[in-house]
Amino acid sequence: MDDKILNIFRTSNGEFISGEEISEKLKVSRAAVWKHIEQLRKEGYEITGEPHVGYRLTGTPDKLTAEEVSYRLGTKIIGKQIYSYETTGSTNDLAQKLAESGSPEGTAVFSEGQSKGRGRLGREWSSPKGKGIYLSLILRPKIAPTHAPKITLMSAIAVATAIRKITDLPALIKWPNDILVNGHKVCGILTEMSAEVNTVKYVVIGIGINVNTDKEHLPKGAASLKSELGGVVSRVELTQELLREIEHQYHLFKEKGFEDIVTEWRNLSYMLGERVKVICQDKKIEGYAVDIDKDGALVVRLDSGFPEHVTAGDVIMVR
Ligand code: BT5
Repeated sequence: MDDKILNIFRTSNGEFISGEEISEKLKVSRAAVWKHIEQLRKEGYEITGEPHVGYRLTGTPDKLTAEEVSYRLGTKIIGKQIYSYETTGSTNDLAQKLAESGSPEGTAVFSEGQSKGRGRLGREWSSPKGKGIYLSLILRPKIAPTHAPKITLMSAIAVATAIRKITDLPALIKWPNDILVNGHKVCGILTEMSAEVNTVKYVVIGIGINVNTDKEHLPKGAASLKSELGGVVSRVELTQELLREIEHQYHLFKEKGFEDIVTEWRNLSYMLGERVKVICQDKKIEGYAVDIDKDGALVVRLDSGFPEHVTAGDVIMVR
């Protein structure tokens, strides 16, 4: 019912609309209309009431609810189904459960805060409430499990592009899963999957972005879009742009393969040409990050000249 009232307000383009008209349109009592308006106000909607004139929507909350994110989103697959929570352990866990029970490709899970937000290898992801974007997205690409890292790179391009479009900040990608602004980490991506021997059953892309987070609530060295911009950023607008970008990149990936994505990735890379140390599972290497290959692995030219292809690991810049 609340979403129906919201719809009436939104289609009245900021004009006043009387309680009577709303009650007639929705076939409910005036008292019920009033109750729902109170409920919407509690959720953060600003609704101005004028005696004998009616009500008008004057402000919407910057919260990642299904209503706000899907309003004028315009995507075909990504975010067609949205779940949103005030708080949860990890949105990746919720998305995995949904994927197991058959939720379609494009299903998105948001939470205002996470108590067990995680990064790779069981690391922690700081997820203060109401300030960031904590999103997990279900995809069902028809690819072999070994190609799953490509999904992380594709998502990183989408995040960097969306940040650039909404804030003009110079967002860059640090292989494999970080987005940096002015050298500080503002976003991390955690791709998890369920697979059979030769095919992926589903992939969950977990994206955490520090949007309006104050630096004191983040690990040392991390930043938020607000801290770099010096002003608040609309989480709803950024989320919508991000979902549109992921849809665009995913479409390219399915239609044209990985080639275009590699080109785009190179343009947004933080570290090509730089000297790096890479810590992989069983070893440390040092050299120049010269490229990513057709599978999304980082190519590091060792001092011997040998090009080492790294498929997973952590990169430290040597400056
Ligand atoms: C990542 O791991 O960067 C992936 C983070 C993915 C988080 C999203 S939020 C939605 C979804 N649900 C989840 O539970 N997770 C995903 P990694 O590359 O391993 O980096 C983790 C490291 O980044 C930590 O060890 C900290 O040093 C640092 N870190 C933790 N919280 C941070 C934050 N909010 N901003 C920047 N850096 C952070």
